[in-house]
Amino acid sequence: MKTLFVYTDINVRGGAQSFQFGIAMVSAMLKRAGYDTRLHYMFGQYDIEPLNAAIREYDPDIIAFSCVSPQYPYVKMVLRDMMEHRAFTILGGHHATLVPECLEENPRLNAICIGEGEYPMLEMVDAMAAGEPIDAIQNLCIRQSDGSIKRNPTRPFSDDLDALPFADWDMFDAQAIIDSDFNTALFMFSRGCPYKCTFCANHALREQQCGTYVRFRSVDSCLQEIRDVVGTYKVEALYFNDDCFTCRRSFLDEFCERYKAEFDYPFDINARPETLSDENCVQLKEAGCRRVSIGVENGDETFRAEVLGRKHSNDRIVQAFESCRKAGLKTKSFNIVGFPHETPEIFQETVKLNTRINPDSAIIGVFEPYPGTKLGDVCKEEGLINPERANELFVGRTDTILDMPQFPREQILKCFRAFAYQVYKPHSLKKALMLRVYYSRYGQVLLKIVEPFKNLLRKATMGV
Ligand code: B12
Ligand code: SF4
Repeated sequence: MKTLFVYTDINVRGGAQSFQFGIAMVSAMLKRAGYDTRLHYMFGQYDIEPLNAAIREYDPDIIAFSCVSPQYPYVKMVLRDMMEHRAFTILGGHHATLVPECLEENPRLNAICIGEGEYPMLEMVDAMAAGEPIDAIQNLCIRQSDGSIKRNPTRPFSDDLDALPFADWDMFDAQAIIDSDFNTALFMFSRGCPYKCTFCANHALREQQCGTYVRFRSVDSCLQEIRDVVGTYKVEALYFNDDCFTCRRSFLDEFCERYKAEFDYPFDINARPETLSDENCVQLKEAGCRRVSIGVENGDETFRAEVLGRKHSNDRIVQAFESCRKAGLKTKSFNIVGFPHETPEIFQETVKLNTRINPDSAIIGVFEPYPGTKLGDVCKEEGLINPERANELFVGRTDTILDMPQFPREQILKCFRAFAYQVYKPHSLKKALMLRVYYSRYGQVLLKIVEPFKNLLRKATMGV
């Protein structure tokens, strides 16, 4: 059985190629069982012809798509435009999991997978190879021969992540991806997040299956994957992209201790403010950690708690950044503008808090209402989504699809473009001006022009 995976990564700002763990995990599972898989990576501009050529050449039994909601419009286009073929088609990933109705709206799709896909996909391919029926496989919603859709129940979350194979790095041009991401290799050592922020997919994903949602791999397994990757590719740094790397104390203690005994590669992580202390920041620094990315999201305590579901004080956030700074760790803050019910005044609190923190880099994105999330639902129920802009392809985190009288689009965009300048002006005019250009209307074009100097620019604006 041959599976052709399709990863759409179209019109994503910044232009770097990326790895996709969902596909890489499902593919690894199939390869371990002896099945053949390939990847068709649709990167940059939408173009159906290379996919058609891949279908003609590989003649797959299964075409397997995976996408997040902002990429779903492209998957729809692919399903509409691709050539006639004999393959069974299936879509998995965040969008299929949170918006299963997508099966109904795409007649050329045969099935979708809800939630974690390694075992459902393997069972499906095994059944197909044996000529057995696939219509009772848990997690799958399947279009029946009479056109009706059968939705099967989901199984519990995989409770033993170590039982899964390592991600299939080989199917990607992993070296090109590492090179284009500042020579950094991306890893995921855990699944799930203990928090339930209303704008993020996590609270919705945890509802889709039963069992334990937050799971970590053993440190043995993490270190072995690092060994494999750094032994195969030219790598200068590592990014452990787990939602919250510092959430589990026992994992952190053992990982830091054993990592520093074996590796010298600097690494970056993501962390929640309330999981950072003077003590674990020193521990991270000693292990080789270079930078910690922390979600600030919004600077107004009441708004952050009530609308975003993030119940910690500004002082606690400041303290987390201070702990990093004292330990010698670089910091990055993640922020969002244009939430439902936000006002320009509330947003100014985000600017103020970031100015107070003075992180090495302050990143901002425009709020995107992901369907199936609490805030996505609020936008839908309150009629805040502009239907025309919602149909534009991949607005991304640089524009809003909301129409809110108290915070009009033009004002959201103004706040977005001026944010980094406002944050850094009191600290460094040079840095503030460079970031003003980066976030301007011309930022994307300029990024392409300065591509050869991107390492120098990153150092100047972000400190690493
Ligand atoms: C790592 C990561 C990235 C990486 C890697 C990209 C990628 N697509 O994996 C980078 C940094 C490149 C990235 C980019 C983006 N990301 Co991102 N990312 C994540 C993150 C932190 C982890 C995802 C992950 O790897 N999980 C581990 C893997 C193993 O799990 P998984 O992806 O869910 O896959 C499992 C199942 O979904 C299923 N499955 C997946 N695909 C398939 C296919 C088939 C056929 C089957 C059967 C099953 C199946 O089986 C898999 C294994 O169990 C999540 C947050 C999160 N915790 O989910 C956000 C997240 C996925 N990202 C998100 C977004 C929006 C983006 C961007 C659009 C951001 C932007 N505006 O530029 C881009 C899109 C890039 C793209 N073309 O897909 C959103 C998606 C929201 C949504 N509801 O759709 C998330 C959920 C964060 C959030 N804010 O909530 N991202
Ligand atoms: S802490 Fe981060 S990853 Fe976890 S639910 Fe909140 S936004 Fe999502």
